[in-house]
Amino acid sequence: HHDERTFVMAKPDAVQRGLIGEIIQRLEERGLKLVGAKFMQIDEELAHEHYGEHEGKPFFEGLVEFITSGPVMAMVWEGADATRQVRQMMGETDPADAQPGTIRGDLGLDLGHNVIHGSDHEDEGANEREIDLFFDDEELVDYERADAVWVYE
Ligand code: YYY
Ligand code: MG
Repeated sequence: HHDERTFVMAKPDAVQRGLIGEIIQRLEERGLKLVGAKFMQIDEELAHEHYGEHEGKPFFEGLVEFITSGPVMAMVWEGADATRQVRQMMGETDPADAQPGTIRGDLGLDLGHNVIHGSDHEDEGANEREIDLFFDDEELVDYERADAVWVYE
């Protein structure tokens, strides 16, 4: 059960601020395995699909505008309890509430520009849904990390 996959994205603010490497490094060093990555621009349609649960909320239009405003780094990471672990590493949605040591708590200040997206672990199947939305099966790679025997007991 080390093979749970979760969808992660460095948002446009992270790309513009040169934080792609920092985000990848944190996930990589934790022991999570990168199995897919795509540097891309999200269009209006994909933004509406990805954030469909928030349609109608007061921040929705601003959120779509932001997420389509520049390139993002879309990724799939794999590991034990990956979805929940990534959410813990991200910290609270509002960086102002996120603990130091978390990605948002260390790298962000403002709710609208909170650096990273990760699938919601409380939303059953959100990880698979989002992976399918951004990646074709053949874009995800099967391999073993050489240190897996040291990361997992
Ligand atoms: O999953 P997560 O990104 O932590 O938060 P969501 O509640 O799913 O909201 C998605 C996205 O919308 C959030 O990362 C920032 C933005 N947002 C906002 O701008 N204002 C809000 N009041 C709530 C969320
Ligand atoms: Mg969410």
